[in-house]
Amino acid sequence: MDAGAVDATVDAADAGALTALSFDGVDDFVRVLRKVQDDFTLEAWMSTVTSRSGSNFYDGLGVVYADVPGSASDFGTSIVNGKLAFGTVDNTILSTTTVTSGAWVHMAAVRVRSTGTMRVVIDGVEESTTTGNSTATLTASASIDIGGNTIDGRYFKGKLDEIRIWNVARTTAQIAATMKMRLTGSEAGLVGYWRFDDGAGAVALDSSPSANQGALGNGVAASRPTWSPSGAF
Ligand SMILES: [Ca+2]
Ligand SMILES: [Ca+2]
Repeated sequence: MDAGAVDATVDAADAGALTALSFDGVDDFVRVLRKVQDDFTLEAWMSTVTSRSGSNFYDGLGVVYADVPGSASDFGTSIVNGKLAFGTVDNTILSTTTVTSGAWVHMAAVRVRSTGTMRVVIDGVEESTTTGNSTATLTASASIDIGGNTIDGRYFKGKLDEIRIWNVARTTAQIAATMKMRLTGSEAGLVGYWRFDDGAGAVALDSSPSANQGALGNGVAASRPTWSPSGAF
């Protein structure tokens, strides 16, 4: 393979995830409207070395987060004790893998309302699952915050990219099959898709049919994450 071919290979790989958003761990977040409440799948690529101690998802540094104060019909994902936490109402499950090595990690959290099922999938492998938890429709929060538990001031520090929200419970095989590729945006069940490829400005475009644009910092300049090269895939 000559030098040109090597360059082409590198360029093709780089083109996958383009830019990400870098969150300062102080007050940065992105706000979108919540479009899921029953069955759903949350996906994100993340790179972080920062965690917070605790045992519940609401103790952690928010990743894709739709919690409200007190016990309510809400949900969220966060970084707790170096693990990826997923919670619905006040139930929490954790990844087995430590996700705070600084390497890019893909996380998915899946919820099935009828059976109260929750699953955590890391890098395409199911690591934790439970059933019989809340079967509520999770409508307590009108919005989803990416990169922060803004209620308790617990913010993700590091990079996030390729946030995907589906209104269906994806299988682990489906998650693994698409996690390292760009989606078209028109996949069945995809109701939110923030590639973070905008590269500038205070808005993260939603590439799904929902047109649910993300507001960097929700109007507060100091709370805007910064555009940064991605290494997700
Ligand atoms: Ca990206
Ligand atoms: Ca800030």
